[in-house]
Amino acid sequence: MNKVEIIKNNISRKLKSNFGKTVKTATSEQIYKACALCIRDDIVDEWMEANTKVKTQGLKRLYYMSAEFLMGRALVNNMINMHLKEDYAAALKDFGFTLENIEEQESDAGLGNGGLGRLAACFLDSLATLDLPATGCGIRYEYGLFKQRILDGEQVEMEDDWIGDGYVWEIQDPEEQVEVRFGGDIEEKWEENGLNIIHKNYYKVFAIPCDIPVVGYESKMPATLRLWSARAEKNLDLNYFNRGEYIRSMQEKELSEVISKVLYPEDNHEQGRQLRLKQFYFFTSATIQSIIKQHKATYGDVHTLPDYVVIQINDTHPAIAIPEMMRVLIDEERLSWEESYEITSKVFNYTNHTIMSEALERWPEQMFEKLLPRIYRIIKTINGRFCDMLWNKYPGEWDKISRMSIIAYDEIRMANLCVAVCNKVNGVSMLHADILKTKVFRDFYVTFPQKFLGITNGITHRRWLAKANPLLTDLIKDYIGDGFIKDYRELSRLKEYVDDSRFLEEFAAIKKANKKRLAEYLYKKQGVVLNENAIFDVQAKRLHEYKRQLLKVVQILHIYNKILEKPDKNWTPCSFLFAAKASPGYTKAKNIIRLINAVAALVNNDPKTKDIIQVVFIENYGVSTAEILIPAAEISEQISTAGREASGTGNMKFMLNGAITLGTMDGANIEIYDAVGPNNIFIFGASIDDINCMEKFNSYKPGEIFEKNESLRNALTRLIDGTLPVSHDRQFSDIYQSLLFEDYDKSDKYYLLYDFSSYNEAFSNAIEKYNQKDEWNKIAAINTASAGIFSSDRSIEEYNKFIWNLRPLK
Ligand code: 26Q
Repeated sequence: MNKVEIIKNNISRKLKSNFGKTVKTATSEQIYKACALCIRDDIVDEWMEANTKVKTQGLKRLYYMSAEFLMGRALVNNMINMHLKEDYAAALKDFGFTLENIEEQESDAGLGNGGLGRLAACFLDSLATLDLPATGCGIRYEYGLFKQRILDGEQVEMEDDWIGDGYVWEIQDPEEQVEVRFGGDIEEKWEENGLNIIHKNYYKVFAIPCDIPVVGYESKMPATLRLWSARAEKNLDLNYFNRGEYIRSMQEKELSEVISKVLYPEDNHEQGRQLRLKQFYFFTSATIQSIIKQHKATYGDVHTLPDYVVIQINDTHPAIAIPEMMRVLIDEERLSWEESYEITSKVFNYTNHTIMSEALERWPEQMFEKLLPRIYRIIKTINGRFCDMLWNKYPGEWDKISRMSIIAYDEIRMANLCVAVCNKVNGVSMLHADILKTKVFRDFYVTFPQKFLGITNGITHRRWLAKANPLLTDLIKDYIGDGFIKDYRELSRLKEYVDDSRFLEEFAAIKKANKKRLAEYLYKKQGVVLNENAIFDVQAKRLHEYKRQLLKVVQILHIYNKILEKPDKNWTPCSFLFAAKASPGYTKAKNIIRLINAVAALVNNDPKTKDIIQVVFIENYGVSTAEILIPAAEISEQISTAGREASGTGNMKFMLNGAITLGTMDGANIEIYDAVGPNNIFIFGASIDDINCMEKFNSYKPGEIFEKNESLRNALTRLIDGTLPVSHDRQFSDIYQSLLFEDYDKSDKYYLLYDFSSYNEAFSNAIEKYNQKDEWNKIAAINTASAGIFSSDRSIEEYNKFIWNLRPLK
């Protein structure tokens, strides 16, 4: 039998054994599940074998701890990585289905907010592809990031029930459950064997591991994504039940299991909520306990832990894993404080993802102590010893020491805990690493310069090129072979062809086809008709003031005004596509979404502009929508205020797919600029030095710019003059006010007015270039050909060289 026939047989068998169906009677969803189960079978053998070999070869393993993993769909990605896509597509075709239709049956695993969660997912793909032993550790949220709809021009959130009646890729193992303890009191008792810590009156929650294999490309070492699910100690409290208090008898179960119920939708913003702290302790405690148990079972002695285990924590969310490891080593393994601290410091490393003060995690001491009394004491001791050390080093320098202290003003500062204890601390782009050293952690950098480094983020070019853009992938294969899928360095060989007119024509035809694919998708999903002849200018990312979706909107209003002035000029048609979720509690962000939709209603319906410009808000941006949207983009909007976007990773995905960046010198945009050269990117706006200077001298006066710039004034006036079609006469005066008249030195915090004119100029340059078709295509191709270094394979190689020292499986 050939491969396709074998696959068809396997699918039929799964349909029968799991659903009692045949190909004729099964639903598309059942066919999807049957395919997934077949592929899972193929993976599991290899996965088990690899995990055994990690032990027999005595290999070190990375534990990548993260509160978020934004995985998206797995089916086709796994097929590509296992070279099964063509065979499955053929098998499904014989059955009368298309792979596209079957693929759509899978829900996205959307267990993350944005960049940080997607980075974790890309890293697992690269770790597996490079055969490095790795486990991602997180929470199995029953509900992922909310689903977004736009109703009456506004964001409406809906629950994301991604698991439905079961997630086919996971394997749950209740036998491996771990007990996690909250609350209670701590008693210290000196006995003949030394100090004993007794934890009383706590309540326990069980953590059940659910393991998901992450298959790499042509790899023998699938990574494991271990997500913990909360389970109550008992389903029913019979004490209450027997007294007839039925509701109360079930309450405790509800309260325990709420821990892994839902992902918090705040991105780059922290709001000390107790349940969130519970989530963090829940998954970090379960992870640390199981790591230590595993290590002892394999190697017998906890002292050798740093030889076999390295932990990377994805921002501070998993930081309580640090004191948790101290707790297990001291209280349970009975090591001394010094030994425990040495092991812990060797094992942990910390990645910072944000410099915005509102995103730095802090917890009120009181709340923390009540929920985690033992962990609180350990942090107190870590801090006491740390401050003593600082005091010896910097006698009398109170200010410095209080800035560096882990506990101050009744708060626990998780970032300081991480920097004080961890072996390495890294930023996520060159600029960001520099800001960490010179600003956010300046005192720490002076004290421990050897801890700090920068590793620029990356994206897996398997998902973001091979999966998302099969047409472009095939074209590249035709010219340089398929080696680039495993080795990102080979992508640069494409540079040889950026002057080849046949190549450029094919390249351009593929962009056109991808625009068409997006247009069909949007028509089907939202009933929107895209102008496929217009330039596709895309801004897709979380909605945040610092990302400046508002700058784009103000520019569109400006263009609208200009078209009304000269309707007969030869305008280049432009479709402005936005995709963004706003945190449900972030009022201003939701208001900006309402504004985008109001501007869309205005320009799309005005007979003078509707054939020239179009504004479309794409609902429910997530991994799967990104896979369709990004390959269709021609201009990539990366317009954050300089110094605010730690790195950005969407910028890399667009570049890889041949979109040209229109952006500020911020985050990894700077490195994109270096990679493509000044003629292949459109840069505008204040530099970080300009901003630092304005901040230092408090010299930024948005009002003065407003006075001087008439077209800016005219664009902004549209927010309040009744032009915009809004329901209940809700204009946008809040937004208008916040740019101009708020507290004298708080208005326009993100320098929107400052950057407005240079943004317009850069945009006009881009449009002018677009009209020189050959030049544009060449620039686009140069962007794709230069994107290799933004593969997460490169990032992972750097992490491994400078931090982890893992050996690949043989
Ligand atoms: C923390 C505590 C309480 C509530 C929420 C949070 C929280 C949640 C998510 C804080 C931050 C985040 C997410 C941050 C994030 O995604 N940062 C992005 O990380 C990317 C990967 O490094 C970078 O490319 C982006 O520049 C950065 O914004």
